[in-house]
Amino acid sequence: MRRSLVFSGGVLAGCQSKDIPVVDLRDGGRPRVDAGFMDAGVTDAGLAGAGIADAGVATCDETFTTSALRGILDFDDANGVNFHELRNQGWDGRLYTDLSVVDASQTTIGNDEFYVRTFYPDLLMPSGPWQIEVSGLADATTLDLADLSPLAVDQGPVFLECSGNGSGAAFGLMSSAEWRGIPIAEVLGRITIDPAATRVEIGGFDDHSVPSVGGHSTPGASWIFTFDQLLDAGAFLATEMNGEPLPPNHGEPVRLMIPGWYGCCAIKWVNAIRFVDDSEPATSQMLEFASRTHQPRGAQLARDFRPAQMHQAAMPTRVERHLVDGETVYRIIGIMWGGTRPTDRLAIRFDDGPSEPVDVCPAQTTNRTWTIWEHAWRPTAAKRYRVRMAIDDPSIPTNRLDSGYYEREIVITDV
Ligand SMILES: Nc1nc2c(c(=O)[nH]1)N[C@H]1C(S)=C(S)[C@@H](COP(=O)(O)O)O[C@H]1N2
Ligand SMILES: [Mo]
Repeated sequence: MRRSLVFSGGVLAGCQSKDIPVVDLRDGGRPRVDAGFMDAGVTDAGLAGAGIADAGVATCDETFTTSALRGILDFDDANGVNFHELRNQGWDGRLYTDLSVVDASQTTIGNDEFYVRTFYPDLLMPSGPWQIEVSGLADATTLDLADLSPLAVDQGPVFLECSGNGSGAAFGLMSSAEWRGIPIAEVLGRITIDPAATRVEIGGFDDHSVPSVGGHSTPGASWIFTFDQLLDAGAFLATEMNGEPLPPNHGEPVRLMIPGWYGCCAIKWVNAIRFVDDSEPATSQMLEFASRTHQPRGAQLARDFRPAQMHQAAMPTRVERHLVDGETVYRIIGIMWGGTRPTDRLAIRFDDGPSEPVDVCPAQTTNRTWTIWEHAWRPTAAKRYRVRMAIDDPSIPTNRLDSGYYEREIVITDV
């Protein structure tokens, strides 16, 4: 899979058109130019002029309109992470997304690079067309996916983050894709639901021959929602990802997607819908992910659970070293995601220094996928820095961000 990393000016609405050098680092992998960048004889001129058609990281910051890229730095947490390796087995199956290559024109990650949490179950061998069993407080029935599929519509880009995402692999358990799927309202509309039902459990195949190492992940994949939670979020049963049928590791042939909710609710290989009432205990999946989705301590019943929505968050994903009129300036590029309404109150802080406003350009317009931001930084000392983001608006909940969860460290050697 080829990756391109290109920047050129003026591709973004709301930004001034700029005439800046075009740099192409497409190499089929992770662009790493860091220290050996110049030594390897790779010059800016040598990178340019490859006939680039696709747009890239556009700059809204005057600083970088005519600057020369001198290197790309790794965050400490990205050291040694192989972003192209499918590792472990079964529930422990992982693929981490390399967010450092995401460019500003990119609202999605390709299917081969979209993060994976749990591989296609080796015990899942469908013997015929896919079906979804309906049970509980409803007329028992079986839904054929073939009957539902014609109801699928484009859902646009939707972002997904594993609630267990962390610094162990450069926060690579988050991605975004274009989805197509069947609105959950259409699915529920085909079922005769008992008036006593207040909630619905959506479950998927979850049996693997190889147990999770250390019992880290428990069997059973289902989550219980109120009807309003699913409808308000615009939940859908996804059948396509980036214009292709769902890949096996992403839930082939059908998975749940709930825009704005953590990945643990996005059940893959959906095969069961069960209607329950308010006395229903939380599922094993809900209990497993209770703390990671910030649930109240001791939550035991489904009704004790809050919506597992991602609060507004932000993180730097890439640091470039530029030369601007002989001066070294670092260009920090990052993403912001989660939340329920757009904001432009992003701020960045280095170590315990003052909080500096970040110009989000173009402005955030949707919470369904990430927004790219950038910031020009002129560190004064060569040393290790902690980089932390904040949202300077007390009316926007940012619990996870404010806990320091997405703080990253970078070593600066040139100032
Ligand atoms: N059946 C099933 N669905 C599942 C899981 C699972 O283990 N089994 N993992 C969940 C978790 S924790 C996440 S983060 C997302 C990951 O989706 P992806 O692998 O397509 O990125 O799938 C969810 N759906
Ligand atoms: Mo997850």
